[in-house]
Order: sequence, then C-alpha cells, then structure tokens
Amino acid sequence: MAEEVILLDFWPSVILLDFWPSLFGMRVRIALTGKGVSYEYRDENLQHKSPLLLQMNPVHKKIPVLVHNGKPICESLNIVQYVDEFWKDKSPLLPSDPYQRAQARFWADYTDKMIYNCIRGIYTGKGEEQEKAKKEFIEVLKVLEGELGEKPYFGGESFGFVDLSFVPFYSWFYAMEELGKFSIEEGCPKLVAWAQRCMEKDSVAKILPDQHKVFDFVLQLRKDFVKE
Ligand code: GS8
Repeated sequence: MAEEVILLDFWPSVILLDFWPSLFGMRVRIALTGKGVSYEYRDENLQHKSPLLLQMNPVHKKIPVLVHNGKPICESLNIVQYVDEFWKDKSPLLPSDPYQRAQARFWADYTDKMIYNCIRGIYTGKGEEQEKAKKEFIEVLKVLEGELGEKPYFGGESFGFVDLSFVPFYSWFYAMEELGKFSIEEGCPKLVAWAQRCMEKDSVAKILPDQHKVFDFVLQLRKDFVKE
C-alpha cells in the first residue's frame, strides 16, 4: 500500500515521451494543448531510447507514448482518442454520431497509411524513385482536398480528429518541396489554405515546429539513406 502511494506521488500525472519532429508526436501534443492538459514533455533520443520508453512501449519501442498516472498508452491515433475520451469536456475532437466517428477514423487512418509512405519516399529517394513518391504524394493530397471540399475543416465547422491527425504533415511540406523541387500549393491550393487556417489555432501554432528547422532535420535524416 505504502509503495503504491509513493508511486503515485512520484509520477507526474501526464508524461509524454516524444521526439520534436515526429508527425505522430505532434498529434498528441496538439490534442493535449487543445484540451488544456498540462503534461511533462520528454524528448527522446531515438538512437539511445530511455529505459522508460522501452518499459512503456515494449512492443514497438516507438514514440509517442502517453504515460497517464503511471500507465502507458501507445500509438498516436489511439492516444488522441484516449485524450478525447478522458478529457471530454473541452474541445471535443471526434464527432458523437457513430457514422461520423467511423468516417473520421477512416480518414485519419488514410493520412497515416498513405502520406507517411510518400514522404518517406521523397526524403529517402532519388531520381525516378523520388519522382514516383512525389506524384503519389500529390495524388493523395488531392484525394484529401476532395474530402475537405468546401468545408473550413475536415471536421466541418470546427477543428476535429482528422484535422489534428493531418495538420502535423504541414510542418514537413516545405522540406518536401525543397527536396522534390515542386510546389504543393500549386497542386493543392485549398489544402494549403486549410493548413493555414489550422495554424490560426493556438493549439496548432504552438506545437508545429518551424518548417525550416524541420528541413534541416530532414536533410540530416536523408544522409542516412542517400549518398548524394
Ligand atoms: C508510429 C510511431 C513512429 O513511427 C504512431 O504512433 O502513430 N504508428 C505509430 N515513431 C517513430 C518516430 S516518428 O517517425 C519511432 O519512435 N521510431 C523509433 C524506431 O523505429 O526505433
């Protein structure tokens, strides 16, 4: 019993294990910030993962991990849904209608599966391989632009789960454009306008890192894959 009390005293109630340029980590940071939840942020060195990360995510050993009252929650979209359910009174992210919720999860999952692969293809690829990733990236963005339609947000009139899942990618747009020598705005003007609209929200503006800083990071990352 005494041990339990010490443990609870020791743990700040919310800790986020993360890495600053992580598109997945940004989702969780935006969710917590939007909900007004204070949390301890711990930036991991992914080459030398902390014992806490290995203990809290023994399956994938990846960030982000939310540690709430000493208990881990893993996988960014799963964490965001947990945050939305636990702190349900402020800024709801998922719609209450079951069909709308299913649709929101579908599109969030789409951003996960489709965009990250293209981005990876752009920063790890050269020549034809990179061209293919670029083309696919624009196609995927156009599909998302179609889903957005004339709405201000994917969630309709307010910023929601799909917006939150997708907007971190905006911080990597500049790096992709520089590496791929193309303009995303030219192909997808409405999507860029949507991202800029999201940036007007404090919870997004505070969290998304500077695009130039991300570009420097991506250049370093690229060195591990491509010998120029
Ligand atoms: C992806 C997390 C991830 O790839 C999620 O949380 O949504 N599906 C997961 N995390 C990366 C850093 S961001 O690219 C990571 O922790 N990598 C460390 C490793 O692979 O060893």
